[in-house]
Amino acid sequence: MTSTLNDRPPPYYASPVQPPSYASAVNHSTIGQGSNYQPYYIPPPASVPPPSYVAQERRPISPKSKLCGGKKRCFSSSGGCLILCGLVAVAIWLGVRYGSKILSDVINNKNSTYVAETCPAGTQYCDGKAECSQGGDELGCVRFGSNYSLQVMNSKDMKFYPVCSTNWSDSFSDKTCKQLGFNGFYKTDTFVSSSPALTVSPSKPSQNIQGQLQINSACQGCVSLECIACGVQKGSGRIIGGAPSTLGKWPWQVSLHHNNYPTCGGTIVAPSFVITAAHCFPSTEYKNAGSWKVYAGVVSQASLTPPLYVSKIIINERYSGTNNDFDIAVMRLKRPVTFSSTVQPVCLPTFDQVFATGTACWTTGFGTLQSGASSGSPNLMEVSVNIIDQSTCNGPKVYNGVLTPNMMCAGNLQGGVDSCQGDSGGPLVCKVADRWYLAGVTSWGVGCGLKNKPGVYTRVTQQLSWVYSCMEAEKP
Ligand code: 4AZ
Repeated sequence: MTSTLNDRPPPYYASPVQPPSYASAVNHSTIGQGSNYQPYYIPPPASVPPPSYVAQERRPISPKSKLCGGKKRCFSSSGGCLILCGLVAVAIWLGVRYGSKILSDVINNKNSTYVAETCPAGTQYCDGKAECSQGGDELGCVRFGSNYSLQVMNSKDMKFYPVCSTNWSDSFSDKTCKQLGFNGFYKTDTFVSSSPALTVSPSKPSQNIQGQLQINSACQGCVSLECIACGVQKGSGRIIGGAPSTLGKWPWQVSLHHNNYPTCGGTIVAPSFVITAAHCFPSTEYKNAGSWKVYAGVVSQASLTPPLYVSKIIINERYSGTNNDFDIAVMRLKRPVTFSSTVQPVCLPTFDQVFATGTACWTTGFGTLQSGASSGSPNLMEVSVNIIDQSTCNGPKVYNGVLTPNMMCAGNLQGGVDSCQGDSGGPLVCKVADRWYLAGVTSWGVGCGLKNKPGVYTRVTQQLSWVYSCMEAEKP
């Protein structure tokens, strides 16, 4: 966290590892900056390449890819890879010969090999029947629109439709929210709508909600559904602008410790799920769920609560370590966290939510107080950052075309307010109608708080289908 608005406490934790020094490896010529521009990443292992700022060709991805990354197998030994490559070849041949393959991104990416899921010929998405080898054809079938309108994909035309309130009951709300990885539902409502909708048919039992719906053009009212009471600050917020925070003010913030060292931030979105950045897991060692502890309800690294443990780390399979595209990951907790006045979930935005340019949002974290500092802040820091227009941020004076649609900028083009190394994975939250929404995940930037180099955040609205798919695939 960087701010020139307030004095910050001096670095507190002695880092067991050297801070990264990536500057020499980075070609800045494409952004026309001098040698004092130094991109930083957290964690600081040698194996994470800095962004090159040169547009890289991305590997092809199937447009229909809906599978959560965690469903993929990962092998790190070359022997395993050889065997696996053979299996993959056979699987691909079988897939091409006998079925459709929803994930065409069979890749050999350094140490990990991802195996594509195969689906029998004629597989229908979101028809209620999981037919693909890992069930990916039934993930990502539910989404929420403005005012929490529930929308489900219709398998016949692959379009999302609202859900008719006729025949709907709390038990369907419960089923839908549990399907998405929540504990149950929080609130159901109806709103007037005459658009075509799907209606539940009690005589159509199915394991999932999409299997129980059929199209109905004569619907009058539709369902709005909230799976969790979210985005409410329970503590007393008293400090404004680049300053230490107070307990309960950002109750969704967690501190992620790798091998007992504060390494990244994260955000609670459900009792069993934390969202963070993919680049927090740069090597096999970091991908081991057992090496992480999650601290919730904490504003000081000197007074930690009992840790939560991680059962699974799911990294977006489209994450690129080259340009940081798709920099998002989900951690599944071993046990659900208990909410309290200091621990609360943030709201996920709706798929169509827009965080307008100029909106004052907030980012929080235990990251460094200055670019290049050797250790993070002992206290949770907060700073207000404005949403920056995408084309300005991707323009010649700022990031000059390296931003993808999955990234968004927040901060100040004059510099001075920013997230920094160690804040990664933490939240960028914006308040809408008395609730806080997760707009971004702290991802990268050139230095911290520099003029024309604002913080870059993973755009959460672009990743909702992936996030819900992960939560559904790994639901408790
Ligand atoms: C990092 O390395 C990092 N100034 C996070 C945020 C920013 C830069 C670097 C934005 O974790």
